[in-house]
This record gives sequence, C-alpha cells and structure tokens, in this order.
Amino acid sequence: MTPSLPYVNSIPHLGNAVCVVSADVFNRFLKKEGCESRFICGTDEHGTRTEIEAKKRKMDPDKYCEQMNQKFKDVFDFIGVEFDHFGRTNNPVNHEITQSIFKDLYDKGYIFDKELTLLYCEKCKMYLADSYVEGTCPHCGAEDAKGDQCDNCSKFLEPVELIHPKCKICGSVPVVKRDMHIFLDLKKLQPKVKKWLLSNKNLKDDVKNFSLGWIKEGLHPRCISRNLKYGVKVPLKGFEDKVFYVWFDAPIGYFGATAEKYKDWKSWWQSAQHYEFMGKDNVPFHTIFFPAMLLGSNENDNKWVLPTNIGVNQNLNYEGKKFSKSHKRGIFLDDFMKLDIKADVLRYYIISVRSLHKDTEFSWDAFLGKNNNELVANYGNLVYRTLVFMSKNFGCVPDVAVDKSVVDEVSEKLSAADKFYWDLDFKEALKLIMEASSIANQYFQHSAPWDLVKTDKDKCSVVLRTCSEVILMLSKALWPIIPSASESVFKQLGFDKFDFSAKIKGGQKLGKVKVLFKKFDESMIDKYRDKFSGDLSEEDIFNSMDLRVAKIVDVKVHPDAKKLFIVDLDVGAYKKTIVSGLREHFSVDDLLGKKIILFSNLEPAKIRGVKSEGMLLAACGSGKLGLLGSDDKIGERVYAKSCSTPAKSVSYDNFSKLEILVDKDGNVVFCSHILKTSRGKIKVSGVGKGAKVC
Ligand code: B3M
Ligand code: ZN
Repeated sequence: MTPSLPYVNSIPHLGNAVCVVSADVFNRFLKKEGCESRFICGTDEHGTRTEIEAKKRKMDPDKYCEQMNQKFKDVFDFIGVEFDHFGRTNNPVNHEITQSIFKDLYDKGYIFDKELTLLYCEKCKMYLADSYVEGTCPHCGAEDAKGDQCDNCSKFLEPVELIHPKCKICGSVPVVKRDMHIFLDLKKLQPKVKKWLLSNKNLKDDVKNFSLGWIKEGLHPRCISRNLKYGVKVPLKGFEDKVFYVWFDAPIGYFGATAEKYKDWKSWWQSAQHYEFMGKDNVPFHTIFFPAMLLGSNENDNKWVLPTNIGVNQNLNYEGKKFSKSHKRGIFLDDFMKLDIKADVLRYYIISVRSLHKDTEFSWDAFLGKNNNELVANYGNLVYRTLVFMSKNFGCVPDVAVDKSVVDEVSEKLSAADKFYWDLDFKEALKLIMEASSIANQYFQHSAPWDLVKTDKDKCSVVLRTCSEVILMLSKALWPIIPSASESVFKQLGFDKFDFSAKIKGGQKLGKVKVLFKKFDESMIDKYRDKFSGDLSEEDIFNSMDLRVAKIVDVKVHPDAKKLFIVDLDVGAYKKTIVSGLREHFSVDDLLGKKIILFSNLEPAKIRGVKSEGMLLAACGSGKLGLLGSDDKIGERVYAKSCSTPAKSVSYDNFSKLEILVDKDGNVVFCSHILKTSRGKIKVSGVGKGAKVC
C-alpha cells in the first residue's frame, strides 16, 4: 500500500494530504478485514528543486532532505496517519534498486541513447528541465505547462516542445544546446503495458480508459537522464555525469522505502497485492511509465507485481482558489497542527469531499457544517446521549437482548459501506455509515428512553443495549476515517482498547463518558478564514475599500496636537469623525463645507486620544497636497472599474500598498481605471501628474 511520495520541498497542504489520508483509511480498513498489509511512504527527494532549496539554506541537499523528511513524519503523525515506514528516495538501497532495474531494462534493449536538443538558461547557468521551464502547451494551449508535463491536459512533454519557453527561476528565454541522453523505449514496451491494462480488472473505468487513450495515440520514448548532481547516478559509460529523471527513481522509491525497514522487501513486492493512492496528475506515471519499467525488468527474471488498483482523487482547492504557500493562501499541514481542531475532523472532511470524478474544494463553511451537523449532531450525539443516559440510569450496558430489526438495518448499511471501502470509494462508504448512525439516532429519539425509564424499564434496557451495540458497530466502521474518536468510544464503552473482535457483554461497566466533538462557532471559523485567505492583490484591496462622497460639517483643532484637525463629516446615512493631518496645508475655512472623498472603512484608530473613523483622500506630489472631491450627492460610492461589496474594514498597511495616481488631465487613476461615482469623475486640484493618493 502506497500513497504517492510527496516532494520533499514543501510541507503538504490539505489538497496534497488527500491521497495520504486515503491510503491510511484503506490500510486501516484492511486491518479491520484481517489482512496483513504494509503501509509505505516517503519523501521524493531528487530533482533541481531540492538542489536550489538546499543551496538557499546553505545546506547539503541530503541533510536538508533529512530535516524535511522529519517534518513530514511529524505532520502526518499529527493527522493520525500510521505508516509502517516513511522512508526517503535518497537512501543507498533505493539508488541500488534503481540502478539494477535500469540495468534490467538496458540488458533487454529498452534503453537507447540519442543526442537531444535541450533548453539552457545562460543567466542561471543550468539546463532547464521539468518544473524549471514553463511555456505554452503544444497540445492544449495552456500557458503554464511545465517542461515534463502539462497540468491542464496531463500530457507528457519535453522542454523543447514548449511554445515560448521561459526559465522558471529568472524568466529569461533559454537558449538551445545539444547533449547526449538516455531514453526509455516506451514505444517498444507499449504492447506489454496495454496487455496489463486490459487484464487489470480492478482499475476504475475512467482510469483505465484514460490510460488506454494514451496507448491508442502511441507511446513515445521518454528521456530518463538529467544534467544534475543530486540524484541517482546513471550507471552507464559516457553518462557518469548524469542522474536519473526524478520520475524514474521515485516510484522505485516504494521498493527502496520498504527495503529500509524490511529484509524481505523483494519477495513482498514480488508477491503481495499493491494498492496505490494519488492525485489525478500522477496517474499516467503509475499506469504507463512505472508499469512499463517493471514489465521490462520482469523480462530479466523478476516478478514485480504491478498495481492491483489505484485510488485516484481529483484536486482539492481552497475556497475556490488554488493553495499557494507563496501567497499564504490555504491551510498547510504544519499550520493545521497549530489550530484548535482535532485531526479526526479534518480526516472526516477530507474523506467526505474526496471525489473520484471532479475537483472539489475546502471551504470553511462546509467544514463547519460537516463538524456541527454530522460529527456533533449525528454520531457524536448518538454516542453521548446513549452513554450519558445509560451511565446515569444503569451504570452499565444492560444484560438484555437487542432489538434485532434495528441492528439488522444498521448491519445492512455497514456491509454496503464495506463494499465501497473495497472499491476505494470512501466517500460513499462514509455516507452509508452516517446513514446508519442516523437510523440509531432516530430509534433513540422515537423510543424516548427518558419516558420508558419511568414506565417500562425493561424496554428501556433493550433500547440502550441496542444503541450500545450499534455504537460499537459504527465505531469499528468509522475507525479507518476517525481513529481517535473511535478509540475513545471504545474506552467509554468500557473496553481497555480498540479491537475489531470486541463484543459487548451484558452488564459491562462503562468508562468515563466524554464529548467526542465540539461545535465550531462562526467567530472561530471567521477568524481562521481570515488568517488563511492569503495576500490580497492590489485589486482585491481596492475593491474591499468603501469610498464615499462626504461633506465636511465641522473642523476643530486637536487639543493635544498642533498639526492635527478633528473633522466631522456628513456621509448621508451616517456621520463620522476623523483626525486628519491637513493643518499644514489648509485652514479651517478652506475645508468647511467642502465635499471630499472619505475612505470610510479604514480600520479605526485612536490618534492622540481621539478616535478616528476613516481618512480623507488626498494626492501629494512635489510637496503639494490636493484633496480629492466630487460634485455628486453626499454618501455616493466611489469606485474604479466597478462597484463591489466592501469589507468590514481595511488596514492602513494594505491601503498603503496601492498605487492611486493623478494623470495628466487631473483624473485619479487606479489600475488604468479613473475613479468615479455613478454620475461623474473624481476631481483633484493643486497637484500635477504623478501625484500619489496617500
Ligand atoms: N512526488 C509528485 C507529487 O508529489 C511526485 C509523486 C511521486 S510518486 C512515486 O505529486
Ligand atoms: Zn534562468
């Protein structure tokens, strides 16, 4: 069992975590089914990116990877992922296995060399390969295709195929150079891959058809060497200065990581079934490239087992946008560790939105909904109300028979859920388990044990025994998804520890009853949404500002600051007071009665003891200051391109990032749009072209 090996260079975000959590869920499910499994993962460490990141930190690449590898272990551990081993692709045994599989392929004639046209950045002094060169995809026209694959159409690419290539580091246009490289002859291996794909009965139709579609178009030989230092050396005369393409040694890393821990790694990989979990972009590497390598190597008397099935998830986005570390947008697992949210809630959410067919997203509102309406109100509520009531009135699980019809109904749902688990469709499995939980909740509600305890204690015992039985069944079924909560329920039911074979005994003493999940309140969710929304673009900031035509109705001198005025404004529907530093440039009479532009949702601040609730917009240039003004009605909105809903407040820091300038005709311009109200342009006088609104 393997999730794809995450690149070592950035801590996974929630979207990257989907395939790892999915694999953990399936691994736990296999344990429930009594299967022996090995759950292996590790960091994918080679490639240009690692060299650059290590250099930035003045570290040896291997040391840097070792450090990052530990961080990955920590974050995965935090979200309850229990690997049997989490290794590294840069370990000696992986180098060895990679070179030996390469030799198998070489011996059987699946490797050839060829002079290649490459892209070279003269400024960065390096060959541009893989993610270091970007350009337009020749197949689909997407503008940000990488040198080895287009994220939009998933097609494999060679850097020279890119239209308008650019160096990803410095943006310059690379030059073309020629060099000898080695190729894996996928064309020659194609019939074998096709045969395997057709014979695999487990792969989902869309995965299989997608891959067969590639075969139909015809596979092309793929360059598997790179001009880099950090990587697995190519063991071939004349190529000693080259290393393997990261996608050549990375999947072999599944074997390498296993070998780090288990002596019998080879016989395991040559006999056990192999389940793989990954995001959609990684599919062709696992249905074509890696199988081709293994099939070629098998001709040399190996018996590598090819993937039994592949669990594919589509992308998970963040609140409608892409996750971005550089823009501080979205939750990364290291951030998540610092929040007051249980890992089980995140696991539950990931599985409940994990889609095999379409992109989905993490949204804070949906996250709150899943927690409050499903975990708290359904499963959590069932457990808590049953156990609290039972503990108060009976002190143990009553020694009576269960209500068979309810248990049967729940069993039926749970068996159906198991089928979905086997089919790697965990979202559907979870849906059925939660339906089973609803059945029990309704049963509890309709039976009204709080009345029965007074009128018919025997019947009340049956209800509670039945609910306890169902809680045990649900907790076993949910353990793969929310392990900590399930284990806690076991303790609450009076068991020492979690055990799939556990059975309730009549009279069994209960443990300490605890709340499993807490309700999230809106304010916490608002806080987190704000925290992870990322840097705003200038346009976002401008659009979130509330600019209004306002009239100055009173001007007083600040009692404690000679340079400041206290200005009262009429904004139509409301009045505002601001503290302003205009005194150096204007007299009270200059200002009184004037219509100006108020930045009305600027974060309020106390200035020398007086609260200021906004700011007048003025442009300054060449030592002069001009107030922005308008003839329009008091209270009218001022905007640039179009009017949008303003934010609650905008910080001065954000405002100061904006470039709002006066043009040669005296217009005020933001992002080439003139500031205006619905009836006319905003004016400014006394300053010239280039004066900046501040
Ligand atoms: N590291 C790509 C990724 O993290 C790559 C997977 C390797 S699996 C052998 O998405
Ligand atoms: Zn460059």
